[in-house]
Amino acid sequence: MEWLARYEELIAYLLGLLGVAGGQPPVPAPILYMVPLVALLLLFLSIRLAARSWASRKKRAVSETAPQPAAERGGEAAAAAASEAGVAVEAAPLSVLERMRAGLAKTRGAFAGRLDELLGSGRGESLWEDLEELLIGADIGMKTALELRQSVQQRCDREQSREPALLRRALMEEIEARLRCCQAPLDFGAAAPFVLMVIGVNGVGKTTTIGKLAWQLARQEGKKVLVGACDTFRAAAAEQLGVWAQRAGAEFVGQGPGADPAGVAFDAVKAALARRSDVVILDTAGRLHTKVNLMEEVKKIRRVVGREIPGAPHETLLVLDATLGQNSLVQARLFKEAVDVSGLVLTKLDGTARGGMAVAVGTELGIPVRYVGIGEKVEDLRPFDPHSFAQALFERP
Ligand SMILES: Nc1nc2c(ncn2[C@@H]2O[C@H](COP(=O)(O)OP(=O)(O)OP(=O)(O)O)[C@@H](O)[C@H]2O)c(=O)[nH]1
Ligand SMILES: [Mg+2]
Repeated sequence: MEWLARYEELIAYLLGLLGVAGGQPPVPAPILYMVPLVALLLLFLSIRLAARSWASRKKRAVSETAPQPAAERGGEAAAAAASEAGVAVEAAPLSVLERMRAGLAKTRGAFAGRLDELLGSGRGESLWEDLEELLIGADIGMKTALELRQSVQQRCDREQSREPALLRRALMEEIEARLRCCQAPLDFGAAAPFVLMVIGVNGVGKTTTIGKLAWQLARQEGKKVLVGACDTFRAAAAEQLGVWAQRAGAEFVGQGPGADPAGVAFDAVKAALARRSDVVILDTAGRLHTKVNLMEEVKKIRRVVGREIPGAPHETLLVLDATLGQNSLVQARLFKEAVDVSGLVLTKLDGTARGGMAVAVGTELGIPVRYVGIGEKVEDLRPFDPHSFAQALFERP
């Protein structure tokens, strides 16, 4: 065959170039068959190599432009989630104590500064009266101020010393001991759904507290949260709660302005049961549009909720504005008389020098302080921790 003779001549020529044979046919048959096989093999290998290098180049390009996977992002993920929620988050998160210190800066300025002055002046007999006055000035409350003064005085007498360091330490320990009496964190696992009702006069920070709490429970603890807008007084109230719910990733139940608050509460607990929510938080009005007394309205909501879920509300949280000082104590007494308040939240501690009132509300009312609000950011609602609170009150900058 013509093409076979030509093929043999070509192979013979190539072999001749390589110096393997004389460059003329005949070429042994095995070599004739092996040459195309080797050529095919080389072609296959070079295609594979080219394909591999193209794939790795593409992968590099993708990894340079794509965002990091969530698992590798660590702390950034929380910041991203927060900024997505439209909530400001600081670049370097502060520790609990640092935030508490920053939140209580005004109180500490007024309290610790004056205490240093008092201890530095080396006063004689008037020392104890001055100390009591200072404590009253810090809104610790008359009764608690007197008790604190007596305990510290007894301790100093026992140790026969009035050293400023001893006095400071004794005072800090006595305050912490009193704060400890009213510490009891909420256990949201105690019921399912856990129904929490938030009450308080207008403007104290109920809705903001609910927003922060819903954010922490849903985003940080992965709980299924539902909020009910039982404040039907202002049209904007439900809207405000709706925005917080969206930020928090919580479900929202509400009706139009002027609707019956107890009706909204009924809808909220029904929805929570149907959707298997972990926590239901009910916002209430601080003021009413009807002639119904605020306390009566709160009682009605409690009754309705309790009919649907025995034992609910599992927590009735009274929100108090720390900037109102002793007035908050008066409010708290009125609420306590009318409804079964089971916990307190002290808000706006960051905006006042009256942080000492935490000591007064806790000890004088005998109701645990569950949370403190030390700013407007979501992370500024803190479970109440007597140690860091007392430390933040006394620590020098
Ligand atoms: N600085 C500071 N501001 C706070 C804190 N908590 C709440 N606020 C502010 O207090 C104002 C009132 O808060 P709301 O949550 O609307 O109060 P509310 O009790 O729901 O008020 P009504 O719905 O009118 O009864 C808002 O401007 C909040 O941002 C806090 O811990 N620190
Ligand atoms: Mg509100």
